[in-house]
Amino acid sequence: MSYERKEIILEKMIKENIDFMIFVPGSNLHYITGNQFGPSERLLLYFLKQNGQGYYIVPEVEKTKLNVSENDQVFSYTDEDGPQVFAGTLKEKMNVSGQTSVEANHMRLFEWHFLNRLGITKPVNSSDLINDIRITKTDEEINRMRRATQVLEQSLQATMPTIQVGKSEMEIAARLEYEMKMRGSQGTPFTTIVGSGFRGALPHGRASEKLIEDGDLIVIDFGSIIDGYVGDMTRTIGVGNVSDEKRNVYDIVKNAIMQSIQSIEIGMKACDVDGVAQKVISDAGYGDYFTHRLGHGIGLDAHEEPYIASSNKDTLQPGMSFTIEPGIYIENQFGVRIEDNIIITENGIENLMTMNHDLIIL
Ligand SMILES: [Mn+2]
Repeated sequence: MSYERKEIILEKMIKENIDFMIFVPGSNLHYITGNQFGPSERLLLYFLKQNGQGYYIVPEVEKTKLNVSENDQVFSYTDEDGPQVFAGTLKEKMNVSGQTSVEANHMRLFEWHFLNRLGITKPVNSSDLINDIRITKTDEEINRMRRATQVLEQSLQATMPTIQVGKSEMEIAARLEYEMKMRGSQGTPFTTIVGSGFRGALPHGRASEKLIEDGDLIVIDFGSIIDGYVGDMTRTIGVGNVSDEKRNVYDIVKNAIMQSIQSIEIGMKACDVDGVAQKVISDAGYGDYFTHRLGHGIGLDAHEEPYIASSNKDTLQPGMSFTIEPGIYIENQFGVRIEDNIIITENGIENLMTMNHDLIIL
């Protein structure tokens, strides 16, 4: 898979006249080479030349887990020596002459300083070029996300019987993460959110020691990773005597997610999908309480292109994958958010979630 991706990147490099593309640890390196590294304090860089030749500079401790192709050369350094021992050799071997590009949205200053030592001083940003390729998912990528959403749904179902008055948000988050891991999730792509009662009004309120109380709505937003690919789900669940006001707000959010998903068509602008949810919520009188964009792309990253936002005029095309997640947040009182994962297909759309949007009251 990554071999084909490298070919696509090399073609783009020729077209855009880029001699070297330089990758830092993260999802782009994973996408192009299959190598999964997170940013650490030890320098790790991959240099891909337009002719297909690649150069890795890696810490000795990471060398064994590195997958290399026959066109790649590896320079590994010990903690004692540091990467600078290779600066001269790399500069000579790579012979950088033309335009270089870097992941300007991800690169850190010490990585940049190392590039300076190789004589690289005026690179362009390769983020758009790579995003344009990554935004269209292959069937294999979609399958991984499909499995990731299955893990989410099964884990929520397994956790639900344990949610009750007196349990803490932390306990619910711990149970969810345990259930996901037991089903093969590699980890959580973001900190699990369990926001009950007034804490549900914090859109990114990670689980706290707060105990679940009678009448609470609980916003549960959690993610799984299967073979590198992310699933991202939110459900709002009620406990005990849920007030009419909360039920009413829940129904508005439910209408917003259902109508915005139903509206999606190939070729539609992302901002127009956002607009459908905005209108449902505004017409119901809660426009000021829907404080974020409607959704974001998902893939190797939990947040990537395409953003389903009022500012994004790009059109939705087959192979794109993203969340739809309207919410209403009433400060110091409660919040509601519901989130599904959507794929645009040749025939329309596929909702990776099978759970419906009805309010569950435990
Ligand atoms: Mn999300």
